[in-house]
Amino acid sequence: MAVTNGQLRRGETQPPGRKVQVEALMMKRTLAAWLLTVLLCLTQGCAYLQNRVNDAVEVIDIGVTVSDSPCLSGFVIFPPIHLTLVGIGMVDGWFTGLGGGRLQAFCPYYQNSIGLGVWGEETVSFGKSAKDLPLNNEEELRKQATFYRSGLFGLMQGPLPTEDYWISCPHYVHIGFVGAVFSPRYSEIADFFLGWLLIDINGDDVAGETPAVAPPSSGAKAVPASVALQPARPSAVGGPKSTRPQP
Ligand SMILES: [Ca+2]
Repeated sequence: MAVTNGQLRRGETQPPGRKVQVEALMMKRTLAAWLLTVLLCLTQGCAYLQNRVNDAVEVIDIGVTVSDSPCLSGFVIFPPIHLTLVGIGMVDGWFTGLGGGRLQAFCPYYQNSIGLGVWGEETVSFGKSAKDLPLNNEEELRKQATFYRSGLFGLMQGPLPTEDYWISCPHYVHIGFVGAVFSPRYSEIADFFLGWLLIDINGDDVAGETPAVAPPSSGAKAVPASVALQPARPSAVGGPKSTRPQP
């Protein structure tokens, strides 16, 4: 069975010896990847894997919405950087799925959006309903939910999308009592993959184990930085906004 320039012709099968070599190479690479992961875990502490899990659940908002009164939403922001958006939406109900960086089951949900092509704004909260949000105070609303303007003129007006949504493609649909959310968050997807290499482009990783800070004095014990910081990684939406860990 002929092999030309290392490539098989159509209908030909790989020689058994070469197949074994390829499988062995793949196993070596897989093993190397696992060893690298274990090494990073040992050197970075549990925070490394926890950050990877946290990054993973932020890559998309996806789930179903329900409301006890009729609502309507049909809204989309076009990727990659929110230059155009169309639609309108007003939903005050509940959400089940992956949203705001966490798994949610029937959590309060609020969405209020308008998109006029080159201008629009969006408010969305996974965790709070309309009655719990300061809808007339943009500054407070931005703290307690996701609120930003999009479209060419919306971006000029601000406020801008935060880093967890600045490259994303939100889709919302809700007709009557049921709907759906599908919002890939591309900046978070990049953050997830780069995170395995300890590159944190969204600045949302929590601190890991680090050497003790200042040398002990007067017999006092040094406090590990990871303990002193008490790092927390709040949800990107529907809860306190992200705070970057201090080095
Ligand atoms: Ca990250």
